[in-house]
Amino acid sequence: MIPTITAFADSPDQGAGQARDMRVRWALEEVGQPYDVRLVSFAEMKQPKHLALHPFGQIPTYEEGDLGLFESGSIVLHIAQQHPGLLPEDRAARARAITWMFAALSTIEPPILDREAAEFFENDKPWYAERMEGVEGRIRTRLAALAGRLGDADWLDGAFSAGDLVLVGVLRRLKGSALLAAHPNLIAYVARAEARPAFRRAFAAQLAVFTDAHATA
Ligand code: GTB
Repeated sequence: MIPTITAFADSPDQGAGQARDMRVRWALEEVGQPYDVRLVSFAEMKQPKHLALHPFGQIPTYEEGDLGLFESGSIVLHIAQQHPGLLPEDRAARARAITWMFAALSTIEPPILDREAAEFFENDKPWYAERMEGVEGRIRTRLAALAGRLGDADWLDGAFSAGDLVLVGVLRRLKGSALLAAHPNLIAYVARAEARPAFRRAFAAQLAVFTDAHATA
């Protein structure tokens, strides 16, 4: 059965692969599962039809027959559990890969999201500089620990896994920042992941949404 995912009809990042459908597309490409995409506008995401699928009115969603999912991490985990390629067969290694998915989403991503929210919504506040100092300090702490753990390995724990996929999706949000540049091994890790054919196909597909929409506009 071909699953259907949702993505922004007009992504604010102009197809730079920052919207979270990118993680889902990438996972589907890694396991060789074809998929359909339903593009939604910001207004459509808040309509009852979409809210029935995603209680918070966001993308991405995933539909496969009777199953409807939201949350990119859960969707990637579902894909990884349905197909070989993204989770090790070994029970302990599989649990560790899933642990890295959770670490990416619940330990590393939150301060990165705080930084984006501060930049976007609080940059005119008198306490902005102080807030950013605190937020960036928390990101630095996480990245230093992560860089130390990765060392000169190619991937987090043996072969490339869903843990790497989700973590790279998170780290890409810091692309071009001094925070990430301070760790050459993390820069190389992200570049290695982005060089994977599956990543390239997923990136090209989401970029095409933007270029196609603006070519015909
Ligand atoms: N925890 C959820 C998940 O992982 O799936 C978060 C989902 C989420 O934040 N979705 C965003 C959304 O639908 C798109 S990805 N926003 C619309 C809304 O809330 O009304 C976040 C995002 C959006 C845009 C950029 N960008 O332009 O760079 C980057 C990331």
